[in-house]
Amino acid sequence: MTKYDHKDIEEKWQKFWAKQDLYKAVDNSDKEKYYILDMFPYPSGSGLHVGHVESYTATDIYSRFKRMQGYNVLHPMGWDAFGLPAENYAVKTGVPPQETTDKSTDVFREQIKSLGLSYDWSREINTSSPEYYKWTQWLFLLLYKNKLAYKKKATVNWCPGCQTVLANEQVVDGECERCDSAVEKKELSQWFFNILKYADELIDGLDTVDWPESTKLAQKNWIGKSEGAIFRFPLNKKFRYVILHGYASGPEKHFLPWLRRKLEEQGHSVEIPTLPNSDDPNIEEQVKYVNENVNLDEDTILLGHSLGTVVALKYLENSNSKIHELVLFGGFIDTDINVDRDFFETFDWKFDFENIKDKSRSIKIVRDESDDSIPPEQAEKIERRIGGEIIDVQARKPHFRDSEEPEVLRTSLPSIEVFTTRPDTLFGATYMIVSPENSLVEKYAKYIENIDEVRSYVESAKAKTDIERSSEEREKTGVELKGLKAINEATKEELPVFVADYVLNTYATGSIMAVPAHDERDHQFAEKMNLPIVEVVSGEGDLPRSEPGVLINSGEFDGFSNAEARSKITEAFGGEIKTTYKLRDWLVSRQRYWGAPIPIVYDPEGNPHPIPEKYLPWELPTDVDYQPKGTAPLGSSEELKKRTEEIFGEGWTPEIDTMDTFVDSSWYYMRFTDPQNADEFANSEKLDSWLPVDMYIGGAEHTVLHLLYARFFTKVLRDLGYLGIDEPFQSLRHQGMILGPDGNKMSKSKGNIVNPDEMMERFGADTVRMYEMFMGPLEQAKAWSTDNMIGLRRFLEKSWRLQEKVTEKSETAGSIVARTIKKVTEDIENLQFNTAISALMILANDFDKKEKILEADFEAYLRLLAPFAPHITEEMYQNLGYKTSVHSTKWPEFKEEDLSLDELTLAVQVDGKVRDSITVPSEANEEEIKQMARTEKVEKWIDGREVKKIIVIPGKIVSIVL
Ligand code: ANZ
Repeated sequence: MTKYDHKDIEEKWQKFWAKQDLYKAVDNSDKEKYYILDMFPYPSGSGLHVGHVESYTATDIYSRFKRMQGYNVLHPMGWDAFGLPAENYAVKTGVPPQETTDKSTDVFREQIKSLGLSYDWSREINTSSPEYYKWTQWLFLLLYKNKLAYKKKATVNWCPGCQTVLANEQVVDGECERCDSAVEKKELSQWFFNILKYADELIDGLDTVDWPESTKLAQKNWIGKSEGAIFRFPLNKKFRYVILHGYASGPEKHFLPWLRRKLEEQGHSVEIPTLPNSDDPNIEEQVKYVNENVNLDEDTILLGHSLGTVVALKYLENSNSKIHELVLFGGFIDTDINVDRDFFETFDWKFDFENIKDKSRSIKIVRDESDDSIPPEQAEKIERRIGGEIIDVQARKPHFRDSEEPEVLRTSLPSIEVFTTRPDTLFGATYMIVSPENSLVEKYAKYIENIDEVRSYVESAKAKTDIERSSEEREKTGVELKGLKAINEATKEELPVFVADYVLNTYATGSIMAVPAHDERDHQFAEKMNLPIVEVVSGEGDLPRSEPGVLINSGEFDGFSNAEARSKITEAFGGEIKTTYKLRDWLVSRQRYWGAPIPIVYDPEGNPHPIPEKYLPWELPTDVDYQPKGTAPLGSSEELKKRTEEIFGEGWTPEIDTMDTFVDSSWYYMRFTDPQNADEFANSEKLDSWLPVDMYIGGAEHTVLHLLYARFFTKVLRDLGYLGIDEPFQSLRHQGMILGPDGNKMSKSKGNIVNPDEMMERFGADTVRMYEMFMGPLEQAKAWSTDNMIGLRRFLEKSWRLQEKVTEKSETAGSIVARTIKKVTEDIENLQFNTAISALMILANDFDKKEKILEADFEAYLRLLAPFAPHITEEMYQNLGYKTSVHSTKWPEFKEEDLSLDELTLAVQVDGKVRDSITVPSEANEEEIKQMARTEKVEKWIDGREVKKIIVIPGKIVSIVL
């Protein structure tokens, strides 16, 4: 008998399998489908690591097993090839990311092939190839056309040293990881996907999938749904309102009389001039009329409705005075609206926007979602020219035509808006906090006596991360906005207003009512600042206290349970029931080179237009300067600029942001069903026949967002008629981390990285595969041990030697074969590969003790072992005289009656307490029993602690000592 030479064998069979197309997934097969997916890798320069080997071996075993069971298995591999490392490398060395990426994917592919993984390589995809990103861009446009992609201003991390935007991960302790400059925040106009629209469904859908509970919980926490209410606390400042009505309206029409009454009730003064010829207006004439008859000053809030917004803007352009606020309802600035009016001709539609912009301290552009006259783009056009905040609301009647329009009142009253999950505690709100970044601070700067002190606090808060700021342990800081008070309408008290950094601008309204008696952080702050603490829910124990109880100190609501009081108080004080989410809309713009270009161009006025499909893929230019120079790298491409002007016309400019790489990976599992399709992102029949993914395996870390985004894409495409499923990944499992031999996370700095190539060279791919599966339960963290790997190598060598004993004339080994088939089948089905291997070891030992092994028994053994060690089993199978692959054989079966009872049940103790029991074949030796004793239950009790020794008392007990 020749010696077991892994080098020979492995290369030989890898070639053979490739030639035979053994792992090709067949479209339109009669067999039942099974889609097994890995989280495809970013092809990094350092090559495959042992963690990849772990999860890819797991899916490989499962795929081979399912194929042998008769399924039509789809098991593809590809490259998540866009991303930052290749770009950073380009900045450092000038080597184009394309080159670096091609090289790395070649290395990855070779390494994966040498592991003997059974991918269908005809389906390989690369997200950085134009054939792929054409469809990423197409999907972007699909979302855009369906109002699920939009542009708005957002804050980014800006490094003044590198002159570039940084990803959150590149900011370390408020400094740039590369040059240590203090990172600043900068406002940029960016693209978003409206994932919030799906927030509830993304929570509910989790009930329908087979995923680890901890992963489901992480998704829920990320979405962070909170139910509560919005309250408005009026400010003590009184303003002068000037209201300009619309076409065919007047001070006695529409919502205007009602609005006047409401504002006056709050102590404001109101002027509503009757604009001339409202039924057949001349815009120039109306502007002239206001110019001559109305005055503006710094305490004015100027409201315009519909045509009144045009008049208001023009009026402001001509005025000499600055105003407090401009609020536009159903506003527009050109004739591109849904109605045709004679007044279009009475005005030249030219504004001096630069001049208007500076005239108001604050600008609100209020847009009605159901507006039938004014298209939503008008709000964006206005915002692009004069800035301000677009506020989307639901009018009572389209275009704010009702006699009462609560949203008009709400958006024009000077107030602090808060979100609370505890409306029942309203009477206990003794002070207010606005976040340092809140626009309210600058808007009311004129009225804040200590504005310099406030501004310097705001500046200092910018350097801190949201996580730091939210920490319960951190000492609370803040500064009062002196001169500004907010009124608690429940208690009629005037409350002081503070800025404090524990309130985040990015959550809910960015302001809170502080209830120090019942909220921990508010309590800390109140103690420090000596603010009143009023208990409003009775109970036992020290304050602050959040337990349910009965209301006290709450006027007519005293005596109610706090659950009842919630809705009663919300209703009584104009609260609005509201659900908020921690989840934000998905910011997909990256000011980066190595990503899919966003397929948008801008006309000379700066309005965005989708790039027509026939120009896709909208290719990533290559003539760029990777060195950051204050704008996104695509801004430096002459070719892109020329291309845009040639196609769209002079003065047109390209979008220069690229897409977040999470967009690429949100649909790659769809592309695998039809990877070469040049006409569609994937054919709908193929999508229907292959999706959902039946088994998805990948790391637990860093996948919260990927899973969320992929689920979002699936739901969007379903709603738009492209998919027939609700969830993309039916079953999901995570592999545990493989730690270095020292028990620490592998890292360059610790010098504890194990290189899989080196291991494969020494021991062979089959041994490495088996070792990684034998280390312990798939989902647990495990430390590397090359010594233990030698044990697996010996096991394969033993299996090799067994060949000599094989004969057709022997007796069957009987029940042990049947029991091993049963055990290995069940274990693989549950991804319990370590225990499946133990069972195979027991069978091998049994064979080893025998004089002769019946060929049929040995064949069954080879088939069971084949998914784990595909090369050596193939060689041995051929040695039996077969010409076809062991991997195309049927999975072994057993007869129930063959399972005899020569099994033993042993109790398993952890530190003296019985925690589980195991059933082992009577032939099992001590080592095997020890391995089998580490069941999932037992591991839970061990809880990651060091196992000092394991004692086996034959026939009775296994005792694990920690
Ligand atoms: C009054 C109150 C009383 C609150 C009480 C809590 C307990 P979750 O559950 O996380 O949604 N809050 C609201 N917006 C905030 C912001 N931008 N930054 C920091 N804190 C904010 O938390 C909602 C609660 O967190 C809200 O309810 C608010 O404090 C605070 F006994 O209002 B609560």
